[in-house]
Amino acid sequence: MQTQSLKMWCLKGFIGALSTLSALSAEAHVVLTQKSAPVGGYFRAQFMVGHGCEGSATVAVQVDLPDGVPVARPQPKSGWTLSYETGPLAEPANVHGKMKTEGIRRVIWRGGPLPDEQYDEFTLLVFLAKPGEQRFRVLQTCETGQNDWAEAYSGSGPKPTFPAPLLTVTPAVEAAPVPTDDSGATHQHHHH
Ligand SMILES: [Cu+2]
Repeated sequence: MQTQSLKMWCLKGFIGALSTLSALSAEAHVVLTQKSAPVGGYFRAQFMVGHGCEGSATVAVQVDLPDGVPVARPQPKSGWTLSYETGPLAEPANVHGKMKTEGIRRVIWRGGPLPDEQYDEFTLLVFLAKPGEQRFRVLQTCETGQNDWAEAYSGSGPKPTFPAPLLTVTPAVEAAPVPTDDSGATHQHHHH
């Protein structure tokens, strides 16, 4: 009963966003503004909070880092207090040649309030260690109620009410062939 009313409300919000921003493919919900990025580098993960909780203003946004994301550097935000929790990684990760075994696993911005009819963005610089789908659970807390954006959704089948923001991490592009000529620029640089 409650799930159904939330679903209806989200659908209305989504249709409203479509009619006012028809030129942009904007979504309500909490979503990543860029949904894919290559493995083995840093990525600016920006979470857009499109609405509150059934009309209530947002007062906290918590992002949990998935296993394939061993490094997160949260961006401070004026009007919001930043806090984070560190912990062990599920498995050691190679970050530009250094093995990391722990890191920031959860980031929380508290503040606002961000009124239901407004939107805002919350940003983390993250390192992408693994190709594949990475889901960021986002817990949105409002003056009244919470939205737990934690449900798995890969883009097909019935859409859950609270899908977790999904990032598709693409495989590494194959490196250009290394010149075999001894007088190659990289070799010269090494010797002089
Ligand atoms: Cu929504």
